Amino acid sequence: MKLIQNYIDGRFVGGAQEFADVNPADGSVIAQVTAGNKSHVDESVDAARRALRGEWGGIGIRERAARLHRIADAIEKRFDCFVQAEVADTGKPISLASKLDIPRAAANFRVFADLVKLAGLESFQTETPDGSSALNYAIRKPLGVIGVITPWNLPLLLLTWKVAPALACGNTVVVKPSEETPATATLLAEAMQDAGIPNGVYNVVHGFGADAAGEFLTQHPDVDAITFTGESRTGAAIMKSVAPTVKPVSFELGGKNAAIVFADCNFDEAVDGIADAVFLNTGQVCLCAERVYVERKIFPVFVDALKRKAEQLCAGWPNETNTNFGPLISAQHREKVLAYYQLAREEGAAVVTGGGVTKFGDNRDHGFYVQPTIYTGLPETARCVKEEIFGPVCHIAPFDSEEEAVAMANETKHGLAASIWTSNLKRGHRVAQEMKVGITWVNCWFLRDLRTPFGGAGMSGIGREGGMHSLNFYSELNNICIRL
Ligand code: NAD
Ligand code: 6OD
Repeated sequence: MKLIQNYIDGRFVGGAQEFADVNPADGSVIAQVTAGNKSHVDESVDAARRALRGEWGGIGIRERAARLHRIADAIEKRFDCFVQAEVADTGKPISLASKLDIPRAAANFRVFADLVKLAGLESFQTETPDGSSALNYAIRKPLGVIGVITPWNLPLLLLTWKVAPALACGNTVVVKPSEETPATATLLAEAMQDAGIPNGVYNVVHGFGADAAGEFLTQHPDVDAITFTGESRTGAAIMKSVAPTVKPVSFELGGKNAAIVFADCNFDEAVDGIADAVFLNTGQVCLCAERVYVERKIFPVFVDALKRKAEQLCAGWPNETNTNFGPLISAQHREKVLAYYQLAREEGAAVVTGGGVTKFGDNRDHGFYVQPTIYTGLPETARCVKEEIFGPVCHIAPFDSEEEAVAMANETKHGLAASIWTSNLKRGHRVAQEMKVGITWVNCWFLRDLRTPFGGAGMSGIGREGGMHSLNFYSELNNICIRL
């Protein structure tokens, strides 16, 4: 059986405790994983601290950027290994891992390598009270050892989204990937070695969250910052855990995202876009739309068209090229999603399509598939309309006016993303500006430019990453004031 180990100070390190890595497509165990304990976390943080003072600390920005490009090269060289590892861990269709997850991982390194070379800093000429002047200028220094904690839905994409800018700024990292999807973080260690990243700069400790590797990392007094992507309530637990050591945090958390479809939209494009926004990655993207508001005039035809799209999705073995709908990540997550399917019925929903488990008559019945599901008819107060489900499911409700649509979309504690579908661009701008979220798409969804601010309002996060926002989070800015 394959063993996925921790990676500490340039070495693959096993341990006394292991846990199983399960393939969500058929429930089979594909590897054993070393469960990081407190000593592994301590050793990783020590190694990361030493690396800051070693070769890595002395490397200039140009050379750092060149090495980040080499990491991207090394990912591309092992493209098929990364794709296979991600597909086996997550059950996502191979087409998705090949088009989205792995190319984005390489792109994350390239974008931040280029950006850090060009990034300017503030300077101000200041008038002093006695009539002379001073010059203020800021310099960028590494923040130190960064703890990176990531989820299972886009494992390598989200891990590198944080590791790349952290390294670009000269930091070292200790990453704690999701226990559900450990493989690509360890594979990335091989790419780091290929790229000549010194020992101790990139460390991986596998394992669980509460009272385990994750929490040991957040509590560690020698970790300088925590960057986390995951559930809002885990974010709340981490906030408590970092409080005694006053660490800066960057949080990308859950969503309950709305899509608003106006009658004047390009109908076919809107249906295709919303089908992606609801069902991509089996609905396991934090940006997915679980609440769809459709102008009443086109409500019945839209519901019908989305139903057809849902029913055309091809659930299957992740490695088959025509599969575009995979399983959920785990038995436990499937229980949660199915509990919401049941709750929706109890809350009075009309089931447009789905609502159950997909059956294949082969080993996939031991996997964690559910049907793509659409509901209508729930009140806005229903739990299924309020709480993040994180599955292939949406509730569609009609609206009569722009004001009503905006009010319903904003009626949530979350505030991650929204999408608006209209051919009236004036309205597109107006409604987008009303959305209480970190990112709004108009006539598109999950179209990313990595230089733009990314993050959530309300329960969906703290801070912004992307472009200069990432560089600023992962840097200690030191302002120098010189009296002239
Ligand atoms: P999760 O919060 O359960 O786990 C995320 C990571 O945190 C895992 O590595 C886990 O081991 C670790 N963890 C759990 N408890 C911890 C603790 N007490 N201390 C330290 N670490 C701990 O999230 P998940 O189930 O892996 O991912 C799904 C969630 O992530 C959804 O809510 C989704 O919306 C959210 N998400 C948000 C974004 C975003 O960009 N906003 C992106 C992806 C996923
Ligand atoms: O595209 C990104 O940079 C990003 N952080 C996406 C998050 C997706 C959530 O599942």
